[in-house]
Order: sequence, then C-alpha cells, then structure tokens
Amino acid sequence: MKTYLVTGAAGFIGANYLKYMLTKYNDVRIIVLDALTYAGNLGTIAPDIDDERCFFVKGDICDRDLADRLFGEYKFDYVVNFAAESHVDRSIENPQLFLMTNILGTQNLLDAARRAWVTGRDEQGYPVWRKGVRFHQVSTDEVYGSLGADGFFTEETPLCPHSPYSASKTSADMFVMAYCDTYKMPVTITRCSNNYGPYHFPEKLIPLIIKNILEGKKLPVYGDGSNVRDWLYVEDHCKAIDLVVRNGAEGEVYNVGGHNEKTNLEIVKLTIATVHRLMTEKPEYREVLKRKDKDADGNISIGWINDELITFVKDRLGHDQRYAIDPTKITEALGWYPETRFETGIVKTIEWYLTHQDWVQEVISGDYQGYYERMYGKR
Ligand code: NAD
Ligand code: TDX
Repeated sequence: MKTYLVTGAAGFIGANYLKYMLTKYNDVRIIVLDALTYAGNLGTIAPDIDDERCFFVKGDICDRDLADRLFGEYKFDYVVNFAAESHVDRSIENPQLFLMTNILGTQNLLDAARRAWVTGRDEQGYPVWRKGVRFHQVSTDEVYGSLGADGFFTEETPLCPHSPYSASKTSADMFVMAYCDTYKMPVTITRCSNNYGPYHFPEKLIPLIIKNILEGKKLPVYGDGSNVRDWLYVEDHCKAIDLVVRNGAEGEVYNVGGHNEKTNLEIVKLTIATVHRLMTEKPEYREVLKRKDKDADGNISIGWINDELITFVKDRLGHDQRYAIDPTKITEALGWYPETRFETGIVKTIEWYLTHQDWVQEVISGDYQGYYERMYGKR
C-alpha cells in the first residue's frame, strides 16, 4: 500500500489524476490537500472521498503546521504537488498571489517532506532519506518561454519564463532541484503542455469557448489568434505523472506533450464545428442551448453556431507565441506517448460538457461573473 499526498486535487488535472489513480490501483491511499480556491470544487471529487482509500483535508500548502501534522499522521510515500494558481491572465492581475502559492507553498511542502523523510546523515553530512519516498512537482512547458515558428522544448531548453505565472512555476522548479542538489532529496518534475478534458474550469480557452457557445455569446480570441499551444488530453497527462512518480529516475525532469500543435483560432473553429456536428447528430443536445430560436420545422435552430461568433479582442500582455513539446525522453525512458488523438479527445470533452451542465453551474456559482466582466469587459 502506497500513501500519497496529492495537493490541488479539487482542481482540473488533480481531480482527473485522483480518479485515474483510484480506478487503476486498489493498493493506494490518497490524502488530498486543497484550499478550495475559486478553481477548486469539492463536488468534483466528493464521490471519490471514502475515508478509507481517499481522504480530503481543506487547507493551504503554505501552512507549515498543517503540513507537518499531515506528514506525521499519514507517513506519505509520495507527494504529488498539483496545487497552484494556474491561470496566466489572473497572474497578470495579481502576481503576488502566484508567488505565495506557487513558490512559497511548494517550498513549504519540500521542507515538511524534509522534516518527515530524513532519517539521518551520511559521512559527508548529506541527509539520508527514507527508502522509496518521492516528491513530484507538476510543472509546465511555460517555464521554457516562447518558441518561434520552428523547434521544440526539450528538457535541456534554458528556462526563460515571461508571465508572472510561468516565473513562479520556474522558481518552484528551481527550488525542487535545489533541494535535490543540496539535500539529495528524491524528486522528479514533469513539464506538460496545455491540457484539455473533463472538469476544466471554464475560464481557460476550450471550456470557455464551449460555455459561450451554449450561452449564445461571442467567442473571444486574443490578438489575431495565431498563438500556438500543444494540446494534450488530460488523462494522458495523468498517465505520464503516474509513470514518472513510480518509475522515473530521481532528480530528472520529463517533458510531457501532445504532438498536437494548433493555433488558438484553429481550436476555436474546431470547437464550433464539433459542437455543431454533435448537435446535428444528436438533436437532444440542443436542449442545453440557452438560445432557443426555432427553425421552420419547430426544432431548436443551430444555424447561428458558426465562425461569426468569433470576436478578436485585445491581446494578452506578453502573450507567448508558441509552445511545443519534444517528449522523446519520457517516451524512450518510460514508454509514454500521447494516446488520445485530438479529434477523439475534443469530442469526448465537448460531450462531457454537454452532459455535465450541472457541474458547470456549480463551479461558476462564485465570483465567475465578476471575473468575466473584469477580464472581458475591458478587452
Ligand atoms: P487548477 O487551477 O484547475 O487547480 C488548482 C487547484 O489547486 C485547485 O483545486 C485549488 O483550489 C488548489 N489550490 C490553489 N492554491 C492552493 C493553496 N495555496 N493550497 C492548496 N491548494 C491550492 O489547475 P490545473 O489546471 O489543474 O493545474 C494543476 C497543476 O498543473 C498546476 O500546478 C499547473 O501549474 C500545472 N499545469 C497545468 C496545465 C494546464 O493545462 N492546466 C498544464 C501544465 C501544467
Ligand atoms: O478567452 C480566451 N481567449 C484566448 O484567445 C482565453 C481564456 C485564452 N485565449 C488564448 C490564450 C492562450 O494563447 O488561448 C490560449 C490558451 O489560454 P489558456 O487556456 O488561458 O491557457 P494558457 O495560458 O496557455 O495556460 C495553460 O496551459 C499551460 C494553463 O492555464 C497553465 O496552467 C499551463 O501551465
């Protein structure tokens, strides 16, 4: 039985990882630590919390006493740190929060792990670590900065973050590596490209576009829509993290990417076309549309779901032009590859949103409207 501390598992990727792990393994015990910020939703993981294999603790990764108490109580084998402020646009509004959670929070967990996991000193004075423990940091391709038209990020690409978000994630990565170099702490890092899939908070591009279509609203594309992201289905990311935590080499970084580069404009157009196609094939999906114009036959019309919904809005400040991952290392070392083709993943994702509107309403019941007005009102 392995015991995991999984932070941030009430958010998008963490929740998918939690569900994946509980389905795949019987012999795991997972303690979730999550502060339930605007991005965390307990309802997403409530069905998974059984107080036998999965426990939930509401709390901040910056809280030293809480971290010490959890490490003392549960004897973790692995820490998987998803908890973060994760939205670039919000980091432009309030950088300091990103430093607090992403840097200080990560460092607090590293220290708590050090206090709990070190069993002695070797003859050179280096800490001796409990056998089999591992601290895994979930990081991002954004730490590498931005690419031009050619090339890919490898693990050797120099770190060159631009946004307050990516600067904070880079700093956290460097602390993780500093603990490895200085204390010989057993750590791994994965740096992943843009994820998409179920439970994605609807202020990120793909779920925001789906939500706006269903509400009959305009679809905001920043700048000219030529920025490129490398999209990965979230379950493929979860599989990569599981492989790296269990079999990755200590002190190593692994890039995780989808071989699926698309411009934002392509993503938005593809999402429009897929929603339209699904609603043509299964007319019952039209019931979730807020705009219920009727066609000549009295059916809910979908003729208006087309590219004319797109509106080009003011660009993001310091908007990185292109991200693209070279995942050769994780493929060769651990046999991982992006299993889900984008054409399949985007259909699964859109159908999930069409059939989980209750989840969308639940997660936007807080300050979502205020956020939307602030971000898009001024664009
Ligand atoms: P998310 O914003 O959906 O979820 C973050 C979770 O962390 C939420 O549940 C939130 O409540 C929790 N959290 C925030 N601050 C906390 C704190 N101080 N203490 C405890 N919990 C806190 O994020 P996500 O998209 O699921 O991303 C998860 C991780 O993966 C992040 O570290 C992010 O940097 C990284 N990442 C994300 C992507 C992506 O495409 N979304 C890609 C690469 C890497
Ligand atoms: O309304 C929008 N219009 C638009 O054109 C939004 C919300 C985004 N965009 C653009 C900006 C980006 O080029 O779409 C692209 C994707 O934007 P986001 O979904 O905000 O993601 P991004 O900024 O690329 O960052 C995401 O992937 C890397 C995650 O939020 C990060 O946590 C992760 O590290």
